[in-house]
Amino acid sequence: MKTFKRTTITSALPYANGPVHIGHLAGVYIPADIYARYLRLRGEEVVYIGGSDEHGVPITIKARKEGLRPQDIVDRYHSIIKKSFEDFGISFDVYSRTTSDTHKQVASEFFRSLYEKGKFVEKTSEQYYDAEAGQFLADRYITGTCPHCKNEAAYGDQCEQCGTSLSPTELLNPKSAISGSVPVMRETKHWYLPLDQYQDFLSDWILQGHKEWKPNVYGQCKSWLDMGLQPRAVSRDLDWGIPVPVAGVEGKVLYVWFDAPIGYISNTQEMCAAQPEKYGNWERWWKDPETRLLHFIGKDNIVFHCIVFPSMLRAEGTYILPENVPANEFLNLEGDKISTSRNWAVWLHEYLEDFPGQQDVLRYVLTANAPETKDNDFTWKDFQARNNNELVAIYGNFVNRALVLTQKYFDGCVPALGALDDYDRQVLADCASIKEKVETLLDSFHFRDAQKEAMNLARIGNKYLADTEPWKVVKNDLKRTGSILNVSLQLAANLAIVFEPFLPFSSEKLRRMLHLNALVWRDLGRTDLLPEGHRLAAPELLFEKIEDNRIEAQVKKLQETKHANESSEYRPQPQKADVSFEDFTRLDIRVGTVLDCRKVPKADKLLEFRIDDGMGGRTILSGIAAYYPKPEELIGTQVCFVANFPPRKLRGIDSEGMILSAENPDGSLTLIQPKKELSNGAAIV
Ligand code: B3M
Ligand code: ZN
Repeated sequence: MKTFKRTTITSALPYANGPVHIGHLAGVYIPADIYARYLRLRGEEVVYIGGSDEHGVPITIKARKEGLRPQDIVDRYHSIIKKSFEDFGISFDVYSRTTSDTHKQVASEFFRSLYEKGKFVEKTSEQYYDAEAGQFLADRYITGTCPHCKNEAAYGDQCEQCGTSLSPTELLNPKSAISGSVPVMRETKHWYLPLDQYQDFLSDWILQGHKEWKPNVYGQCKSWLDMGLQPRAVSRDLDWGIPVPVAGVEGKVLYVWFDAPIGYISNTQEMCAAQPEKYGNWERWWKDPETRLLHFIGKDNIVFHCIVFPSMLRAEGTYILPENVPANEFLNLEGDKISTSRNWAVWLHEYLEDFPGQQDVLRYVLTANAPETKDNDFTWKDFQARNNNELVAIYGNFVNRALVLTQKYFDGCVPALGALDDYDRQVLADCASIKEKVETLLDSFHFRDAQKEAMNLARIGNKYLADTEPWKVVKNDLKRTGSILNVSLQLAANLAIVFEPFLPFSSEKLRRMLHLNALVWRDLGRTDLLPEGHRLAAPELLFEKIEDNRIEAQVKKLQETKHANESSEYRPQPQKADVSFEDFTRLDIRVGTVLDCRKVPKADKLLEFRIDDGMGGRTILSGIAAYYPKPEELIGTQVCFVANFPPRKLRGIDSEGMILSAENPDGSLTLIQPKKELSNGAAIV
């Protein structure tokens, strides 16, 4: 195995067009943060680089919708995102943005350098142009009819009704989303990175050289390489982005996926410039072969980090390449894909409003459920269970008992360790072996299992106290009680270390309770961390139980989102063929009051209505029983019915008309009822 002197960790730069949610945290930022904290605790040289991705078409679309400038949008979300990361303890050494002056300069220089070395291919192609607005149209800015499902609101890159990905020329009746005019084809010139020329190098480097990459990452790279790589345009006709730095070129910017990964480099430069004594020269982090570069990302970014960016770095020639790209799969929420546009997400800033101070609970649950090898699901029930049954009942309970008993029997001072029995020795041995276990798992990016090992140590401690029962032993053997508590407290100190990369806030709290200064990873496994006589602070609870009502409130919030989405996504049935005015007047629709309403025996769908129709009354059966489980509640309300519908017999009852109801998006039915009380028999005209 190659050894390195230092590590540069990056995590995907989130688009500054919305806040961050639990999916981002679970897939990218928590694993990267765990790893960065772990390396720092080991005393290694490491930097963790982050920032916001502030270019690209979606940001311009959002700005247009809100009547703002793209810069206003990214200013807003950059600060929200940055704050969420700080609140959750994501320990970036720098968190900057791709609209910074440094980045504009670094990205332009990068492009210039490839341009001057002749690494791009220039190509002219035809693209849609909006003559009225005087600009070329990004795929998302063209709408039209989907050739597959005939949805009239399909986008130039995708039809959201049938899910097919499209190219703008496939759309029928294309229209510009900017001016509404019909776009025309016009020639435009762009710069392409000829990925086909890097095919052999990439196959060698990844497929031969990095067989240790996670199977999901390796597999995706292999399938891209097997398909054969094509040149990719690195510029766009757009007015939001970094202008293409070539003399005479106007109205063209660098493609967002060209400039964004360079953001890692620019942000490193900013960091080094701000604190040169701490970080040294930026090039150490990007150009020294003894530096290990790691990209933490989600699965949708694999091709850009394993194929495109490495080709850019290689073309430039002076940079190192990533040593590993531990990409994760996706986290779902309560069984559905997380979606910003449908607001199907747990937003980090909202979580903290509802669960203030409970960052570590979310960190714990998201790691325990991390989508490391497959997509995973976050549910509020599981969140509650993991908090109450693991954090509170195991880790918190163990630490609390050890501290409270020491307070009670030894005045808060660490008691002496007397003669050890086999059980004590076993527990201390478990403690000593944790370091290697967790290291092996962390070094291979198995964060879930690593955290599980840490929790297992707490479990061992909790069981040890339950088995040895020091609260009983104390009645006749204070010395033995002291030994049990000494062993327990050493274990608690180890928990503070081993949990620090995962649950930094709780580790700090625990350290304060144990009156321990900053701990280092090297101390993990030591069973003499707390000397005899060492005074402890007053015990506090490490975690708090989460009651049902708080979970129910979260579930309710999601249900409301779901309902709102269903009604806004509802597409009414296609309109029926025209009818004449005569046809309409032939229908006799009237209002009546429900005198009686009951279920028809042995017919689960039918309700029998007795209606005061102003004409002596009538009986009508209606198939809506499933939606009105308490039919008696309809008595006294008014309904609408077709009066001149020929009577027919249903279940032996004569039904004289048809009661009107409307169909909801989920297929359920709701009666049409007048808002204002009307005369019985009033005709609807
Ligand atoms: N902003 C995509 C994303 O947030 C993109 C990542 C850039 S990393 C250089 O998923
Ligand atoms: Zn379609």
